[in-house]
This record gives sequence, C-alpha cells and structure tokens, in this order.
Amino acid sequence: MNKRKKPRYKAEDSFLIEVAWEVCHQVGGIYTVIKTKAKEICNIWHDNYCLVGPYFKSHAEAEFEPLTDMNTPYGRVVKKLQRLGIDAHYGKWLIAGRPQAILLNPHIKEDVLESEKFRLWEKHRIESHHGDQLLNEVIGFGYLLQILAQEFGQGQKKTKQPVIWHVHEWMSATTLPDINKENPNLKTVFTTHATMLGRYISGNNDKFYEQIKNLNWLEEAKKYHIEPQARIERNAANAAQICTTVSEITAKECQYFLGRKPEIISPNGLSIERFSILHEVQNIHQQFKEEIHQFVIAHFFQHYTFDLDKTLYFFTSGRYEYHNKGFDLTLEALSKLNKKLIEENIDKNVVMFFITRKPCNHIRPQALESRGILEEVRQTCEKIEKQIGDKLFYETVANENQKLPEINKLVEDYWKLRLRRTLQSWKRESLPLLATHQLVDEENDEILNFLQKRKLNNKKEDKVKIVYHPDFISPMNPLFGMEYGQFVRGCHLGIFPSFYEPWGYTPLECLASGVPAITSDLSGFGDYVLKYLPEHQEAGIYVVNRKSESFSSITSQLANFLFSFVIKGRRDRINMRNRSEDASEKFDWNIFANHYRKAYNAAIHQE
Ligand code: G6P
Ligand code: 1S3
Repeated sequence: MNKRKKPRYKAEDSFLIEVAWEVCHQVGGIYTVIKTKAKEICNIWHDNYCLVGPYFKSHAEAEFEPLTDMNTPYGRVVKKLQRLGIDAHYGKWLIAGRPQAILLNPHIKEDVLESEKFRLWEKHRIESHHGDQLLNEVIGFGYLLQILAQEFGQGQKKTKQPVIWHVHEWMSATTLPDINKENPNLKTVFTTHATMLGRYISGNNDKFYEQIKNLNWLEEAKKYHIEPQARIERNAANAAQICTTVSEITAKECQYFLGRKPEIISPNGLSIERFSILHEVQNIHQQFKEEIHQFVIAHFFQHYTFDLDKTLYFFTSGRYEYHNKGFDLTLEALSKLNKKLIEENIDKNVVMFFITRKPCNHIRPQALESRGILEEVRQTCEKIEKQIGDKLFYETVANENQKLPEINKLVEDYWKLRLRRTLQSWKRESLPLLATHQLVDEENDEILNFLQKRKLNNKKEDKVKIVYHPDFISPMNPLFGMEYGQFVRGCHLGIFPSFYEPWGYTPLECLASGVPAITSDLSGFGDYVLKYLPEHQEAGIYVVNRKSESFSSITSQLANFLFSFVIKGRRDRINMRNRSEDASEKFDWNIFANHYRKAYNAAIHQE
C-alpha cells in the first residue's frame, strides 16, 4: 500500500457504533457479551462509542434512560431520524459504563416493509415473503440501520474521522452489504456467535462435526426452512471488512456455511469483580447454600429426610436444547453415578438442579404448598421459642426453691396444638416432585421421560435426587427467591457438557463465582481452556472429551468424574473454590477486549 494513503486515525480515534438485536433486549448470550464488555469499551472510546438496538417499549422502560441533551454526534443523528418520521430514541443503557445507545423501532409501515422485502430479494436474493414476525422485525430494523449509517456518515463527512460499524449476528445484518458499499468512510465488522445452520443441523445430526465439510449450505438451509436467515448471514459475513467469531470451533462453521474464514477469533469475557478478601467467596457460598437448603427442606423433607451437611448441589442451566446443551449426556451420567454411589455405599447425597425454560402452565401447587407449610412451621417454632425464652427467664429468676422449671409446661396449649396440626400436614407418603412446574407438554418432555424410564425418580434410597425447574431463577420466583448468580454461588458444581456451544458462558460464570464446572471440548470455552489454560483441572474446570469418544464412553467418563468429585472432602472443595475464582481473572474483558480492538484496527486499515 502507498505510504501516503495510510489513514491518519487509529481505531481508538474512530467513532465506534456497535449494533446488536440484544442491546437493551435480552434474548440469549449476546446480551451478556455486550453488557459485560461495555464498560471496558467505554474506557477506550468514551463518547465516540454508541450501541444501537431495536426499540421494544417494555424492555426500554426497564433498561434505558432517554437523554434530553441531543447536542452530540449521536444525539444529532437521532434528531435527524426523528425529523424523517422514524421512531428513534437516544439515551443511556443503564448498565456498567453507561454507554450511549440508540434504539430504533423495527415496526415500520407495511408498505415500506414490503418494498424493502422486494429490494432484498431483487438485490440479494433474500426471499422473505413468508417471513415470520421476527424476520419482519429484523428487516424493518435493517432498513432503519441503513438510514442511520447514511445520515451519520453525512454528518461526519467534514471530520474525515472513520466510523466503525460493528454488527453482531444476522438479526442486525440485512443491510450490512449496502451500508458497506454506500459509505466509504465507514468500515464494517461482522461477528457471529453461532451460525443458523450450525444450530439447526447439530440438533438433528450426531455426525455434525464429521460431516460439516461436505454439507451444502443452501440445501441444508432449504431443508430446515431457514434460507433467508442463512443468506443474510452469508451475505453479511462476506461483505464486511472483517469477520470475527467467538471460538475456533465456530470459525469452522463460518468457513463451511458462510464461505468465509474469520480473520479474528474474539472469545467472550466477563467483567470479573474479585473480592478483596479471599475468604469472602467462602462465606458467600455458605450463605447462599443455606438458602438452597431451605428450598431442599421444603421440597424433600415432607417425604423423607437426609443429612444436608453431606449433600452436594449440582446444577445445569441454559436454553432448553436437550441434545445441544448436553442434558441427555448429563442425565445418563447421573443415572450411572446414582448406581455407583448406592453400590459403594457412599454416605453422601447429590441434589441435581436442571434450570432451563420450557412452556409451563404454572408452578405445581404441591411445590408452593410445601414452601408455605415450611414457613408456617418456622413461624410457629419462632413463636414458641420466644414464649419459652421469656417465661423461662421469668421462672428462673423468680424461682425460690432452686428447681428447674418444666420446659414443656412453658408452652401454651394453643401453640402446642398448632404445632401438632402443622406437623400432621407436613408429612407425605408420595415421592418428592421431579418437576417444580406443570409443563404444557409433559408427555413429550425428554427430561421427564428419561427420569421415568430409568426410575431416577427421587426415591428415598436414591443418592442422586433431581429437581427440574423449567424456568429461570429470579428473585421474584416464589420457590427460590434469589438471583441466579446467588444460586450459582450456593452450589458445588456446574455441569455443561454441550454438544453444540459456540462459546458457553455458563461454566465461565461458575468459575467467576468460585464454583468448579464441567464443560466439553465441543464448546468454544472448553476448547479454549484446553489450548490456553493448561492448569484448568486444578482450577476446577473439567473438560469432557466429546470430540473423539462415543456417547456411552463419555457418560462413563463423566460419571467417574462426578463420583470422584462427590467423594472429595470439604477441605478439597474449599481449596478448589479459591482456585476457580483465581483462574477467572484470565477471562476479564480488560484482556479479551483486545481481540475486538485488533478487529477494528484491521477494519480501518482496509480499503
Ligand atoms: C465455606 C465456609 C465454611 C463451610 C464451607 C462448606 O468454606 O466458609 O464455613 O464449612 O463453605 O463447604 P461445602 O463445600 O461443604 O459446602
Ligand atoms: C450464543 O448464545 P447461545 O446460548 O444461543 O452466543 C453466546 C455469546 O457469544 C455464546 O456463549 C453461546 O454459546 C451461543 O449460543
């Protein structure tokens, strides 16, 4: 390249516009990427940085604060859009770093949508005639993005300051090729977090990774009825100056399905906030474990009891993708673990939580009732405790003949009766529930079917007990009433042996919470730690070998690992928690954001 032609600017001096469907709008993992990365990016780009997402009123009300001062480059462009009749909003996203954000209402006029659909067909062969609601919204959003890019480019024409236009996933990418072509001052980066074809094929084909090289993207897209999405993704990946993805595993999908090998791998980080005092991670574990104990007492102790001090809490969580998220493998391994713990007469119990989201009618009344009765028992006991305390004190000091007061007599008959009644309603003959909620389609639920078939159904003698909670955990949830992050901290082990997982935040979140976790070598995260974190085992990350082993041999491998974890002593677990939390520092965005910085620099240096 001619020396004189080199741009004067570095990426850090450019405007940086990051566009994603999950800005102020959580759907899945991309929300976590952008939300946790924002502070680090704001520290580098300051007011030159702005996020762009779709405007959905209820989400915006919760997460977005409109700004009244429009006299900034981004404020001015929003004003211009508003003058054009576009429903555009300018403000701050209420997350760490408080980045500027522009939200565009993707519900555009019917006739405009139709002509945009026609344009996409004519120009890019994207056929969206029979599109669903999401596809229509995505096309509406893309149409507005094109206007935004153009207007912003016009506004900055005089400054010659480059603009980086960074798009995540196909949902923000319908017009990326047009934006790229029409605005020479603007450099585009496209990041994919999973290809649409990868998601669909892997859920239905066990030989996905072996066959990937030979699959024809268009035939597969037609087979799964995702041709428009696959074309949008493919066009965007090929048009962008730079293409990135979150892991080397997903880079293969890009190569074979999108026809472009990403130039940069941009793995996902977290904003790691360490405790300044080391033992705090232990105290917090103990505190939240106590809260999980309360759930477990309510759920199981009406039926039978077991020693909570010898009980370990395992969990898995994520979208309900039975095969892709490795729920099938986890269940097989748990069933083997149960047998082995019984055979070897191990004096420990495991309660395994499946935290996912499935269509449900309601929480099962029995689950709610147990929580209610437990509360009643607690209140009655507290009343009796208070009464005994006060009376015992009085009778002791007023005692003239040095005789011990008769404690049983200190409780009023009313409270004795009430306690007896509560006790009667407490005990149950049936087995504890497997699922806390009534699912809409219980008959065809794979988790329930597996548990029934293998008779892993919470019998007293089972060493592995199951709680299937088909909803995400939140403080509003009447069964747990805690944040998901608090629940994680209270557990002992996270199990995530995914079959398809471009990155996989769940085991990394465990690590950052000082909780050991299982991942697989088919997940981006697992593959990364195998390559770049040789001390991962000591840090409490166990990587299941799914690439080369058969399903049955992996289940034995996983069951053996779980067994060895169960028989560990408390001291070992405490040490491991400290090491896990230590290791998470290596995944902080203050290190990982550099991959994006590299991508941006590469983009602005391209013609
Ligand atoms: C933390 C607490 C200890 C507690 C331990 C339980 O380390 O500081 O007081 O004994 O957790 O660990 P465990 O792995 O058995 O839940
Ligand atoms: C995707 O979200 P998902 O759970 O549908 O993007 C995440 C963020 O990059 C990634 O962690 C995950 O593996 C992908 O699958």
